[in-house]
Amino acid sequence: MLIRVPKSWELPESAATSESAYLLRPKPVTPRRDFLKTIGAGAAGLAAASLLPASLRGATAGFPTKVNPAYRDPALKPTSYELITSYNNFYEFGTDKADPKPNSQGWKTEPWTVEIGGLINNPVKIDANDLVMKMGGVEQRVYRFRCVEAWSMVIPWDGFPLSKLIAFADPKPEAKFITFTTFNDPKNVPGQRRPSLDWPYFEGLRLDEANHDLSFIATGIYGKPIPNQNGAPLRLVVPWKYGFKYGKSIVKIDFVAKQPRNTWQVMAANEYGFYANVNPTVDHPRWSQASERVIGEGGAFGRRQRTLMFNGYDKEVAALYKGMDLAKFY
Ligand SMILES: Nc1nc2c(c(=O)[nH]1)N[C@H]1C(S)=C(S)[C@@H](COP(=O)(O)O)O[C@H]1N2
Ligand SMILES: [Mo]
Repeated sequence: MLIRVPKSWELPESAATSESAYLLRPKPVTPRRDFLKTIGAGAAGLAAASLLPASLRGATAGFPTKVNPAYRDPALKPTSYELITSYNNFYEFGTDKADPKPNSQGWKTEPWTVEIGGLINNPVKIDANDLVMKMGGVEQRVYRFRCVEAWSMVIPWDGFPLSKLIAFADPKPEAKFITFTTFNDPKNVPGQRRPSLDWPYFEGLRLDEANHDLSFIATGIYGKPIPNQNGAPLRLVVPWKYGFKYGKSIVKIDFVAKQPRNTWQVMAANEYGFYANVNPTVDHPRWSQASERVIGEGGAFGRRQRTLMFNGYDKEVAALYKGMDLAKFY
C-alpha cells in the first residue's frame, strides 16, 4: 500500500469542510491504476486531429489561445498550474483532492463526441474538436474560482463563451433552462462503480445565466490542453457560482422547459441548491461562507480572505437575480 505524505496545502481539507462528509460512511478506497492501462489518444483520435486545419489543430487542447484582455484583471494573481491541476474535486476519480490527477491519467478523452439536443432547431452530435472550430477557436480568460468548501483559486481558462454554443443550437422559445450531462464510463472509471454520487454528474443553468457573457466552456488551462483531472475535453465554467456547478467532461447538452435538478442537490438538497451563487451571507449548513482559503498562498492553512458576493462578479451578474430572495434561492 502506498502511504502518501499529504502536502501542506492539503492538511486543512479535513472532513470539516468536505462536500463528501454528509455521506457518513467510510471513505471508499480508490483502486489506483487499474484503469491506467487504457490507451490514451488512439489511432482514431490522432486521425481526427490531423483533419483539423493547422491553425486550429488541437483546438480543444487549448490552442491557439488569444488572451481576452476584458477578462484579465491585473489584480488577480493566477494560481500555479501545478496546484490548479493537482488539487481537484472529481469524484469519478476519487474523493481526495489529490486523487483525480493520478487516477485520471490514461483515461481516453479523445476522440470525444458531444450531443446537443432538446428544445432547439439545430440538434447535433458533434466531435469536440469540430465543435470548437465551429465556435471560432478558443480564447483565454482569467477568472476567480470558488469552491463551496471555502477555498479559492484564480484560473486562466482557455475556451469559448457558452453563448456561442447557444446561438449555434438555436433554442426554441419554450427552452428556459440548459442541462449538462457528464460522461458515464464505469468500465474505465472506478469511481463510477461506487455510489459516492448519483452518476452521471449532472448540472443545469437558467438560459439567461447560460447566455451571460461570463459563462464559458473550458478546453484548456494556461494555454495547455485541459488535463483529464480538470474535465477534458469540455468543461463548464460559471465564475460567479460555486465550483460544483462546473460539470466536467460533458457529453450532452440539453435545452429544457423546466428547472432541472443537479447532482449535489440530489445528494443533499438542504446543502446544495440550484443557483449555487457564491454568497458570503448564506452559510453552508455545516460551515461559514464569509471567508475563503486562498490555495497556494500563506502557508499550511492558506491565507484567508473575505468572500466576495457573486465571487466578485456582482456588477456583472446581480441583475440576473433582481427581486429574488437569495437565502431561499441558494
Ligand atoms: N463530473 C464532475 N464534475 C465536477 C465534479 C465532479 O465530482 N464530477 N466536482 C465539482 C466540484 S465540487 C468542483 S469544486 C469543481 C472542481 O474543479 P477543479 O478540480 O478543476 O478545481 O469541479 C466540479 N465538477
Ligand atoms: Mo466544489
